[in-house]
Amino acid sequence: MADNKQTYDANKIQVLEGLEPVRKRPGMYIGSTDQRGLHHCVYEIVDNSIDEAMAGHCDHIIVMLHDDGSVSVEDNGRGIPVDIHPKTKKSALETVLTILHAGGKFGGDDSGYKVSGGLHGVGSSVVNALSSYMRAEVYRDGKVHMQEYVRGKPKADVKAIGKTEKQGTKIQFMLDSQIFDALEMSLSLLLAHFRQQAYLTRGITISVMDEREKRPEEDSSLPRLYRFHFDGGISAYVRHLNHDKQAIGDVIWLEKEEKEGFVEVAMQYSQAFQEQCISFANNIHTTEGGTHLTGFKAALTRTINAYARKEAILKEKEENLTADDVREGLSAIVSVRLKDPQFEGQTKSKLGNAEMKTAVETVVNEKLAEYMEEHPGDARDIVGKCLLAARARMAARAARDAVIRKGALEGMTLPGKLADCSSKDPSECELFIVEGDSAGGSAKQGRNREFQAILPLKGKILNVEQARLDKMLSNNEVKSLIIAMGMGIGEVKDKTKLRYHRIVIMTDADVDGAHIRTLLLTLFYRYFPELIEGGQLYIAQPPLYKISMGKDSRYAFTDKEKESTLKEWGIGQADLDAEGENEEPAESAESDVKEGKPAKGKKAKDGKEADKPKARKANIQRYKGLGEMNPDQLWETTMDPKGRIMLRVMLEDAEKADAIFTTLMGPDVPPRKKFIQTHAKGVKNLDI
Ligand code: 0RA
Repeated sequence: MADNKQTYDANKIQVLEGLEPVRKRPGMYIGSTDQRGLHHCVYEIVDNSIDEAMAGHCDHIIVMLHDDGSVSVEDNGRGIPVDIHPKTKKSALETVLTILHAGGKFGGDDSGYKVSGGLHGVGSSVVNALSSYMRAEVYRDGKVHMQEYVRGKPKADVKAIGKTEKQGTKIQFMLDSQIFDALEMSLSLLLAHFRQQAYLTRGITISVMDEREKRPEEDSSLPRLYRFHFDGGISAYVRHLNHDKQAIGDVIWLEKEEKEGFVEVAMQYSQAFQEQCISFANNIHTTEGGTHLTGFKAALTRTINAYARKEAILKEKEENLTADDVREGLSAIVSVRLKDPQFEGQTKSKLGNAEMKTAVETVVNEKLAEYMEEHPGDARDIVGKCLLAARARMAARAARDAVIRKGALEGMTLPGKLADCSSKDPSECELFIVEGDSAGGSAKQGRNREFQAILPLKGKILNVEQARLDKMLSNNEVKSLIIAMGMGIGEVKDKTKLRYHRIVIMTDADVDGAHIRTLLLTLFYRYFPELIEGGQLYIAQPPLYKISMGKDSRYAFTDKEKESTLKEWGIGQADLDAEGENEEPAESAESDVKEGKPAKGKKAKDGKEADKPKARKANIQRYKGLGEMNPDQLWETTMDPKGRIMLRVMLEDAEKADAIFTTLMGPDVPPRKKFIQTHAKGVKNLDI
């Protein structure tokens, strides 16, 4: 790089910064080069079109996943300008796409709060740098202007390549396999994001088309065309969150421009128990919350207590409702826009601007009080719901005190069925939570006892029917788990006492297994979210099949893998009618197999059928449960850090499990009544 030792002019330095540093240290710009970073790049490009929409110049964005692995994003905005930029002496288009941090500078409109992008506030130039190929088309002044890039470098100047009636910008890019761990896009992740963005930008349409011929397993059952358009904006979002719940009152919607920024809130109560408050700053999902959310919660508690007092629903001698009471069963979206957002926290997804607490608090105090005055019926129902939560809280506290008094968690003796590991260094220790005793047996024998501990849980006992979550805590299986983990729970929780830095849920690949997994995920989500946030909770991935032929044997973790192995080995479907059930060998379809009938009932065990070399037989063993695997197999496929695949649980997964759990529990009042009744012993003044 030529360094001309220019005068120290911040503008020039910024403008002249090329893209080399981006390829050198991609993590600095997009957070990571894994799946998250990959998707982040797509969001980054779409964000620019959303900015154009928010400035009022565009209402449709089309995202396409192409068969060659590239992605294109087209909008019907004004089109990125193509005239020569005075400072760079290059077209504005080239400047925006090849110069670092040019986004804000050349952003065009100064009216609003620029959504300068996700996690790290980078722009399209960063994505260009990380793309093996990019092509920009601008439809402007009746012409199609085009420029192509290779790893961020223009192939040629911008040129007009044709005429058009259209207006807008289309950016197509192929992310670089030299940079990213894998290039496979997840349609479901993209859809979830664009749905969210469409809610946040009322009236915009985001179309998503998946033109990939071969789609990743997880996507292959999803349709290929989507259209997200919500005239209701974040109110529609709240309605969506509550669609399967029994709503209490209408969606309440508030918005106001304050000097610190713009505040918009939509909220609605339901008969559900869990709260779902999702917050955004400049359209970025602040998963760790922040000042805006704090302000919202403070105002909510204050306003509802004030109303309940004024209307004498809350008696003089009664305690105030707590912040938790007033959020039970609440779904809310808090969205703010501000000039200079500061993101903090572990994943840079916590809003830090102190002034936004005041802004949101002021707006919600004023507008929510107003709303409650104008809708006394809804207001009373809401306060009633909060009161019920308060009473349940008191009942639950009494129940928990009773449990603790009995010394359930106090003694802290490790549960008898825990097969602990010998290492006492938590940072290298793993706890496998295994479903059922037989699987537990295999796991105990197969593990590396140095650093792997096994805790078998009886599935039946975790039956959802009786498992109101609060009640689960007094369940012996769950108690064992909490004691084994060693960090306590609730007010006495202390993460530094965690005995294993990796917790692995290992359940069968069947309905019951999924059920138990949902329960455990919900338990962790509600009571140990710090473990999920810290990336310490995992789901083991045992294989579904063992396929053997002659001396070869192979494990398949998905149906797709099974099919491809069979294909590779030349085994046809017709020969596999016994598949799925059993240990019956299926005959190979190849014509060199003419040796009579296959020997029925012979098990494929670790290539031992090699002593019958003449007939090439294929055998598919379907593992219905972990208990069917012998200890060696379980170690080799699922537990050995060298060869295993484990899914790290993300907050979104656990959130989803929580939602499923809530659905299973049903939206009705009876479960709550039952809960209060069973826990209310010894609680005075309980009137339901
Ligand atoms: C700056 C100025 C103008 C448009 C844009 C940026 C623009 C950027 C992107 C990125 C994706 N889509 C976009 N659409 C527009 C317009 C200036 C003018 O025409 O006056």
